[in-house]
Amino acid sequence: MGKHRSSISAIRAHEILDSRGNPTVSVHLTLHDGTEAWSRVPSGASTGAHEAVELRDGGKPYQGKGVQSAVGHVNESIAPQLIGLDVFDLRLIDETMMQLDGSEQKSKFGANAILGVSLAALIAASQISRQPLYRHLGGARARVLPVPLLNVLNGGAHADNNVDIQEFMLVPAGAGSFREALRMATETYHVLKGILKEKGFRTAIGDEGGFAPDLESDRQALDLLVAAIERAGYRPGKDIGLALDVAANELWLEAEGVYHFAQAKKSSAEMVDFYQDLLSHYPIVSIEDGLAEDDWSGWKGLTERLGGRIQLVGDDLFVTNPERIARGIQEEAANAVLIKLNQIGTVSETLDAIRISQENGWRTIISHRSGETEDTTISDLAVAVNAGQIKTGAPARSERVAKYNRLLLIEDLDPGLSYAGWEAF
Ligand code: 2PG
Ligand code: MG
Repeated sequence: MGKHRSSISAIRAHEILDSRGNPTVSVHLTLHDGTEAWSRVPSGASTGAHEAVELRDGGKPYQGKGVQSAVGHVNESIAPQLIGLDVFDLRLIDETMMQLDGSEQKSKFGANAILGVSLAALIAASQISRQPLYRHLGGARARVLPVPLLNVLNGGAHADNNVDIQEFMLVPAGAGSFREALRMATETYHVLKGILKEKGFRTAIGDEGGFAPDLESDRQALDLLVAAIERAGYRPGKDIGLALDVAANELWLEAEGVYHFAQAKKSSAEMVDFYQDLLSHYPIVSIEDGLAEDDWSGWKGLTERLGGRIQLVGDDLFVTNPERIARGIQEEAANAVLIKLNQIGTVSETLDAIRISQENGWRTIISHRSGETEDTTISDLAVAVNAGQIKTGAPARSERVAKYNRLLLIEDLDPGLSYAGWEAF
């Protein structure tokens, strides 16, 4: 505790809006030398049951989605305990908040309250160290720009069509730089729009900037993507691969123990057959949440069959929780982890989740949420930890593009970094 330059002199939370027009937490933090930092917390829609709790007020304002209670917890319970702590000791800050909260899933204060403070402290530390956030966090080890996974076509709970899979992503890993990767994927996105128009489909975009046309099937979505890649002048699977987020939790029918597709019901084993069949027809390099969050035996079977060929990513399965990731590693239930700060609720635990994954040779993908803000911390995080991959929506909607723009800037300003490319897979 003290009053040196980098110690916290004030913390104040505010209720602001996210990209969907829902309230979210923002924390303004001031250091003794006058440095100010500002965080903004994202919010998911297809959330996992094991995620840390996002506290919402209920009641009439904002249809129950207000975050005044989380804001109040920061201002009244958290802030007084953190004044005087040094922002360079982020772990102490995070652990102090976790102890004060005292619950298993951060349900007392809300993970949105706790993460708001944790992120503001991280940003303040990078500002006072006069380094870009990625360099402050990663030091000399930060050397790789991530491959972007751009969600350009949507189905599942996010769209009103017969497409079961939630996200279809372009993976421009064959590019020579991040800038080139973003250009290739963006050109393909525009070509895709043209193809959809030609065929008479809607081109309205969803929460993450991807199109949500009324397609007949998952295969039709994949055919359209391959056509768009080719028409844009790129080689499917070489220049640009495809990635899926099935978000299979949304398809899982607990009562019947099956996955419910628009045109069929599938067991875990049939899901794996389905993926294997897709792999033989399309240049798919990554499947996220191919099975539900508690279907551990299914995940093991999936990894046994396909883990040698493609990346199998746990999102709702692991919820950025080091303990669940450790179990996954031990049971060989996947080979990659999606990383979302607000699933676990502190920066320190997020870094733990990344470390345990990487130490065991698993790949990591830093991810946005479907509800976002203009904040770009995840771009810096991806570079800091050499994640190799980032998923942050289509090249549309400013809250998505802001993350890509931040990476363009980092690449231009820091010639010491190189593009991850196919090595990240
Ligand atoms: C996902 C995310 C982001 P949400 O499922 O991976 O695309 O969606 O933030 O709604 O959980
Ligand atoms: Mg997901």
